[in-house]
Amino acid sequence: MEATLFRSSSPLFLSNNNERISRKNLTFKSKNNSVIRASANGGNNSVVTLLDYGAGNVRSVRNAIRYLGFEIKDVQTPADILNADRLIFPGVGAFAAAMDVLNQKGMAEVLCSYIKDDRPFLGICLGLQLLFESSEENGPVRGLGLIPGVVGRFDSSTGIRVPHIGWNTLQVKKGSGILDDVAGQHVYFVHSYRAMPSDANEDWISATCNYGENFIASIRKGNIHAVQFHPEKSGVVGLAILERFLHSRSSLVKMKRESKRKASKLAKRVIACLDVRTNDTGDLVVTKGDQYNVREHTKENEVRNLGKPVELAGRYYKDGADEVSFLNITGFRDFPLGDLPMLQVLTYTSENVFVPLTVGGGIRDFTDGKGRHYTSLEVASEYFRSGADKVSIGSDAVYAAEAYLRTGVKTGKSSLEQISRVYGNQAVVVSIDPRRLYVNNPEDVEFKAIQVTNPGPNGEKYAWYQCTVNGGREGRAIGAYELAKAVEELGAGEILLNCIDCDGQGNGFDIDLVKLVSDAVTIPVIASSGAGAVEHFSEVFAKTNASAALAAGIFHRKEVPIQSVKEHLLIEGIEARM
Ligand code: 1PR
Repeated sequence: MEATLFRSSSPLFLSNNNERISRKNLTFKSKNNSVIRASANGGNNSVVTLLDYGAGNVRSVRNAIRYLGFEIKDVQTPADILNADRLIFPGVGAFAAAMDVLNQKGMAEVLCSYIKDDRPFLGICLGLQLLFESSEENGPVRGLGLIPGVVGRFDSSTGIRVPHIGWNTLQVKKGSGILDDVAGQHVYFVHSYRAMPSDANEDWISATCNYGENFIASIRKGNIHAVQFHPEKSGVVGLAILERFLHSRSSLVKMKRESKRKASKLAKRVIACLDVRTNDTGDLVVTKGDQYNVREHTKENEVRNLGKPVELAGRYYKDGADEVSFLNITGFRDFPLGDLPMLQVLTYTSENVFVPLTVGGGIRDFTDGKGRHYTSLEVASEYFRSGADKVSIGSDAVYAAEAYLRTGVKTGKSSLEQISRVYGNQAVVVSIDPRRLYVNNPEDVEFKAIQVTNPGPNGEKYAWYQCTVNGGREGRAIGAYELAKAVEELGAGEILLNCIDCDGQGNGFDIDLVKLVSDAVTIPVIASSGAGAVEHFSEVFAKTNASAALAAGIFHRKEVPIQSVKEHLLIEGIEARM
């Protein structure tokens, strides 16, 4: 794609009152009151060499490095690797594609000698996997061969959800260096493949993580470090890890521990969602509907305005949100790449928010007024370049699933398939907007109907969940159950499961629906719509297999702080990241 419509190169960000301020010497208070000072800490030692081979989005890593006050020098030629004082390799995309680029650019060999010479190195995610002998991802594919072992896929037949997405904990070995005080803290993982510990690679392992089995979460030998998780998306804990690597000896980031609690397993995620659209005066605002109606019940009938997107996202990060989602709710009719403010929102947010960001709305093929055609992959790429970690597809996923169920053929051309092929399944969320339709007899409909906890208005005992498109405006001939199964096959890595009936009502999640869908697929499911109290979160996690729960209204209106939700989950014995 030749056109990048918006790219921020300026070290500026929008403050809460939209005033532009310099980022130098900015003090940013995290949720647990630790203070990170982002200052150009100068000297000759403030440059980090980044190996970005152009196969995906490494904007988050760039943002985190810059946030910590360092400058980035990009590797252009193999010689730049050899000249590096410290090298960060944030591997992205698929294993085979990454190895191809490294080999074609003559970088594989140079990278091996840099590492063999024990020069400061930090690999992230695929940047860890590539150090091993080979990977089963679309393979076998040969890796750099520095560490004995084969990278294989998590086995979902054992009951775990794949990809492994979320905040998990490490079993840290002694002398792990940059991870020294990270044991008992949650860090953010998102991957389907992993390297396994063995006698042959034991001396490399600095931490393991348990997800159905113990896999290698980090390696360390001398100055060589690599982590399977994403420090750049792991909040204050992750920034501290990065900073320890960058400073080699001492850490400027002190993680203040207020709680003695030790995390032990994958946490259930609490996600803050911002429905964003342009209001009638042309400002991009966070809005919130009741059953998808976002207009006030006044004479003016204006779009409900609950705040500014960048400001609210920053607040939720500080409050402990495990992820932040932006849904461009009019994306179905407005072309998102024409919507520069939305891309700017992502850019500015990602400079200061170090947890995963998802963006949805309008991801589909599009031809603009001048006849220029954009593929859905180009739209998604622009979102990724602007700072998104995941994209969420609504209407277009419904059309793709319908076509797939009709023909039984995977064309490879749907937005879902194209984006997941390039960026990986874990980067593609499908947002489902179902509406509950009651029936007396499950045989009355061709879609999966279930017995519901609360009967319908005429005493109906059953319901099916009809998928909609265009922000709930049009019902389609496909159920949420059928859609979820189809999009999993087409490459979705996660499902965001809304419910139009419950949206904005504050009466709790639709447990019947969440159970139906989360039992139907092996990818993670995010329960959404209806949260009104902390008990609704524990209920959905206790009664269903949801991996995350999302809320909007109660957070925007400050009715329930995110921390209270987490504290409540812990009291109820449900793992949460604090
Ligand atoms: O179809 O690919 O362009 O994507 C459009 C996206 O915009 C979809 O993800 C769709 O869910 C969303 N959307 C479209 N119209 C609306 C609307 O509200 N009028 N918002 C809308 C959907 C639902 C939730 C909400 C939860 C939690 N919002 O995400 O945040 O229901 O709310 P609550 O905690 O207040 O109950 P495309």
